[in-house]
Amino acid sequence: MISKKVEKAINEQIKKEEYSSRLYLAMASWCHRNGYPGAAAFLYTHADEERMHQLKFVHFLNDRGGYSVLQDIEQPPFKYDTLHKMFQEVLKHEQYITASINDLYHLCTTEKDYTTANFLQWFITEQVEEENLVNGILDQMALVGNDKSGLFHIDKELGAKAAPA
Ligand code: OFO
Repeated sequence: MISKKVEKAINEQIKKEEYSSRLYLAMASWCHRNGYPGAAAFLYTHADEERMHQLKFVHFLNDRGGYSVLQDIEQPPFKYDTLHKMFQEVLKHEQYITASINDLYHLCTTEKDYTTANFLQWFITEQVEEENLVNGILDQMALVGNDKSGLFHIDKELGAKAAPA
C-alpha cells in the first residue's frame, strides 16, 4: 500500500507528464504550420512518449493500491519566435521534469517507499537521455544560427529521429 504523501506526489507527476505531452503536441503543431515537418514529426512522437510516461505512472499508482486522479491542465503556449527558441523551451521543461522526478525520488526514500523509488529509476535514466538529446539538438542549432539551409538539414535529421508512428 502506498502512503497518501507518495500518492499525492505521483498524481502531481501524472499531471506534469500529461502537460508535457500537450506541450510537445502544441509545439509539433507549430512546427507543422511553420515549415518544419521533421521537427513536427519528432515532436508528435515525443508527445506520444510523454503520454506513455503518464500511463506508466497511472498504472503503477493504481496497481499499488493508490488512486490515479486526473487534474485540470492549463493550455500550453502555441506561438514561438524561432525553432531554436522553441527547443530552448523543450530543454527548460525537461530540466523541470528531471527536478520533479528527483524530488519524488527523495520523498520516496524519506517515506521508506523503496518500491516506488525502484520504479522511478527508469524515469531517472530516461531524463538523462532526454536532456542529452535536446542538448545535442540545441548545439546543432547554435552552430547554424539563422542559416536557412542549416536549419533545413537539422529539420530533416529531426524527422529521421522521430520514431515510426
Ligand atoms: Fe520528457 O520525460 Fe516525461 O515528462
